[in-house]
Amino acid sequence: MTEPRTRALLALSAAALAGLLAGCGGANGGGSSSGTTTPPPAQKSTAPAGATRVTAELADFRITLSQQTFTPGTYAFAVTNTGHHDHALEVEGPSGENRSSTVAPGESTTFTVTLKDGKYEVYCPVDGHKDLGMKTEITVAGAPVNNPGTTPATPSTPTSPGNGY
Ligand SMILES: [Cu+2]
Repeated sequence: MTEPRTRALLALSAAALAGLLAGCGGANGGGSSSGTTTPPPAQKSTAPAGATRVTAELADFRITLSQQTFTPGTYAFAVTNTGHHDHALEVEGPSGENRSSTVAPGESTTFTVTLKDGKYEVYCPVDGHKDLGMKTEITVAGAPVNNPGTTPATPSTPTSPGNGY
């Protein structure tokens, strides 16, 4: 009846030995993470394919957009805070309210907005920044684009093969 116990002991000492050997060999089992450090998926791929990229610079206290007039469609706003305060970008209009996350000074973020026909107010929703001048207006009009230059001409809207209306 002592057999299993002996065996366990043997196994234990074998393990200890192995551990010692491993220790001597310098091959430390724990830190073999020398491989590729795969970057975390921090980059939210919120921008659907075909979204037109727009840049928005948030300064103290001014908003500069790369364009003021739009055609209906989906846009990926690349928001960069070049100021010294936290800022954010809100796009408010016929599509409702779309707000980026708050961006710290020197940071940037991207958020995606689908714009419909109409006028939108674009402003910083942080504190009183809107009244300090961080607001502008954009106009969305016209037919959905096939921007001859910017987008790789999506043949048709992939999301609605039929008609969504
Ligand atoms: Cu602000």
